[in-house]
Amino acid sequence: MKRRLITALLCTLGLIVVPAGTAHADNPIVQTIHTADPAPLVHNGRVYLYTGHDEDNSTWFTMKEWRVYSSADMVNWTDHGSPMSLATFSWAKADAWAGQVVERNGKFYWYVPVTTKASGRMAIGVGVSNSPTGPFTDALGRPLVENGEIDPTVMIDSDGQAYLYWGNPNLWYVRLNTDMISYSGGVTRIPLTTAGFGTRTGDANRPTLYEEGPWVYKRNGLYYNVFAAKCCSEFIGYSTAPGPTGPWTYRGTIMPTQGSSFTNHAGIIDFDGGSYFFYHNGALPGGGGFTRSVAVEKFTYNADGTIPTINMTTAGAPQNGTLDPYVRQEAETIAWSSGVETEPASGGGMNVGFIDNGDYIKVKGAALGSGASSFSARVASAAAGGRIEVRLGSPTGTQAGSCTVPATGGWQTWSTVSCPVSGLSGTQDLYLRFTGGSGYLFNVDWWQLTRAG
Ligand code: FUB
Repeated sequence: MKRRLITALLCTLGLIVVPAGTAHADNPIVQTIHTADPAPLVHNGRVYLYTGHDEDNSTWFTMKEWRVYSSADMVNWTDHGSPMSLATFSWAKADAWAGQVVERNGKFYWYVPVTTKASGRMAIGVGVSNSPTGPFTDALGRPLVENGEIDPTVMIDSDGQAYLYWGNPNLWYVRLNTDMISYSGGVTRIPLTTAGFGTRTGDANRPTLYEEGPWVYKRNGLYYNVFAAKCCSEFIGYSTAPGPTGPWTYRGTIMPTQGSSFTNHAGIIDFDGGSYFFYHNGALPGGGGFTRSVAVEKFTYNADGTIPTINMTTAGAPQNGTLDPYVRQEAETIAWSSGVETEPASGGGMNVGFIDNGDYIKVKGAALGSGASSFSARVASAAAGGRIEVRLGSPTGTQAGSCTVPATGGWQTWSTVSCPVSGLSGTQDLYLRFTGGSGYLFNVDWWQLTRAG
């Protein structure tokens, strides 16, 4: 999605004004595409964020693949591309909707709802990988369960028993075996009582607030079921229980209806001493109910384990630590970007591409220390190249250096360029602003600073 073009169009129409040099907030997390249905996972000191991908200009939940991002500091997110799609499941026809990844014994299991070719109904499939970033393969070659309902979530209890929950309009669970791809006992319907899931008015068919998108987890001995409530528009509510199968008690609203999307979808984690609430909204230009974007807020549980009201913000979560600019940083590690997209790089991982004059990426909280002497970047250009301006604090902030990017003969023909920089010290937000002629200029795979002295 070329956001810059959309932004320019909206500016032309007088719908928004973006002053030059505006420092952007960090929600939504991803600006390069529309993402939905966040499912975070903490693994080895990083947060892996699994999302769906709303196609540009969608007028339905047109979703063909899932995406992965990761972060160690909750503000600079690395794009790992799409390690699983409808094509992963030969039996799937459409609807790469809301899933969740859990880790067990060094393997990562991605539970997702898709529509099957055979029945045309929604079923739950399982992708498996040895890495949190994939690639994922179909673990079964068929659905794990199929009853026409969606939105799987998996919780592994302290005793090792795993549970798969899912459903809209009902709420179901089944006990997974330790292989995570088979189950024992029957598929059980959780009673949707008003005591358990709140009271909905005006819909005789759905007397409780439970709509879809359950996110079940255990914390300090209490079981939580956080879900999208009421429709439409949805809000996020939650229930708690003394055990994994209930009885559930409705506890109220976490995130009220807000945010320009008639769905919402929650994922909650504890990471490095903080608690984080992920959700989606329609906050990007061109965003709405079918062009959503994931976002995150930090929160603190109340002393009794209840969850406070959490509102959507554009500031997002505070940075947890700093970014080290003196080690190789992937160009697709981004706190905020304007105009660029990402794509798979020939050497693995992703690169930033589709760069036009004036596009930029921001990394937040770079620990510059006592100073840098040079900036290096791995670049490629099938066109004429251009320049990378290293700027402080905003896309028009003080320029610390400017690197010439030559034509390299191909968009994946990589070359390393370096240039001197000055005035970089302390901890600051760094902007890489791309300039040149018209059309796409060049691609960037990674960048790095070298310390002065
Ligand atoms: O993204 C498609 C569907 O919209 C999800 O499965 C639901 O949870 C809702 O967010």
